[in-house]
Amino acid sequence: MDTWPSPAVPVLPGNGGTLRLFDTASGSVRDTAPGGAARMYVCGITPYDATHLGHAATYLAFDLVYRVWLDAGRGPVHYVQNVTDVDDPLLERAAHTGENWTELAEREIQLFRDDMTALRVLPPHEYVGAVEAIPEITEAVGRLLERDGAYQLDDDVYFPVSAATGFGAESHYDRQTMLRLFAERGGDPQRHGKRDPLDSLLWRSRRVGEPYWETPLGAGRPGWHIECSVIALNRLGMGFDVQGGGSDLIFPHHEHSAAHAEALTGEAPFARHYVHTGMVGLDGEKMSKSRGNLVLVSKLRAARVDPMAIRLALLDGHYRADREWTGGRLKAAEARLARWRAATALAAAPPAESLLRAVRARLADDLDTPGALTAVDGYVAAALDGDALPAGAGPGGPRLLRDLVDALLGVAL
Ligand code: 5CA
Ligand code: ZN
Repeated sequence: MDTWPSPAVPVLPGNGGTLRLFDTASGSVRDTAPGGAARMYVCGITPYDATHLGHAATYLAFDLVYRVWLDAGRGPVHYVQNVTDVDDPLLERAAHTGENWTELAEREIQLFRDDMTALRVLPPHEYVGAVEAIPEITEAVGRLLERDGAYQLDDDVYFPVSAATGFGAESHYDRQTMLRLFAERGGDPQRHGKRDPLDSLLWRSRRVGEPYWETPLGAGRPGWHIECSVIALNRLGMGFDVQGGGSDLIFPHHEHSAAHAEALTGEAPFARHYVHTGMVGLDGEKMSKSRGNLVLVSKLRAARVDPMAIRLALLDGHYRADREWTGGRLKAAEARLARWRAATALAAAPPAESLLRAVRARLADDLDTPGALTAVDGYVAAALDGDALPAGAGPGGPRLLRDLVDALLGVAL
């Protein structure tokens, strides 16, 4: 499906260093994308409600991964994202409001594109809906059935976790935790006839009142995890650099996606890094569509909040930390944005090369955005303190400041 327009990315002098990121599977911070062009898959939205600040924070984190890779010479980055444009939560919402589910999905996908554009998030090269991927998904499920990597239950098809060597290697959760999270996050541990309660649905046969597609597997629709396995595998191949999403996707989604792909290919790993963002909350609860405690990017935009202030407010926390959204964060970001803009408007400011080195170093270190913002603050404070302009101050400082904040942080000043 259509993606959204790409903002231009200024090219900076020299190169940034290797990006190191925390990998959930190994539990450590490691180098990413050693050599060559980087490949990334980020789980996309389920389009039943508009982009909230939790989604925005997650996509901003991977936008920075992309930007730091470009700056480090790891381009062209091959970036793939899906849209879960048919799944239970979407159908349930449409049934609840009486809206046609495809119209609901299309409207919310367009709103997401508009929000991403306003936030200057770099678009994926391939933006793929579950519905358009049905032929590739059924082909993959068919192959799993042929080699005992899947079994039939009534007319549905399940993935047996027993077929996955190394199941648990991504999340490392114990079985009790897996069972709890599986039940909470779309799984069906209670279903009678499954070989293991943790087995996940690959193909759901036609149900009365639900959409379905006629396929070689029969009439039905795909399960959730196989959607991401197949969309990623068919475009990036095995062993791509980063599989990304929020921490609520660690299990079952990313564990099962990896297990499906590994069963399909007989190879491991699916991804070299599993990267997870913390949850953004409001009033002590994870911001979520089902809880309804949302702050929407589109609402803030409609209230004429500068999207660059939203971006700065979200980057002020570390991507891995669970954090609370407060109006105070936005106020602080608006003030910071005004100071940074004042510095870029100066006719002369100190040279910014050491600031560039500092921002590169902070971001390469597991995306330390709070550290990067503090470094820019320090430079801006010195630049605005015009009495103390050092030798070498000139128009190059404000120019490089603008370019580096744009290229590395995605903030247009
Ligand atoms: N379509 C699936 C992934 S294949 C899905 O999880 N969609 S979603 O719309 O529910 O979430 C989209 C992304 O936003 C996911 O990476 C999810 O982990 C992330 N996300 C959801 N809520 C929050 C939150 N409160 N804070 C941070 N990230 C969040
Ligand atoms: Zn996914």
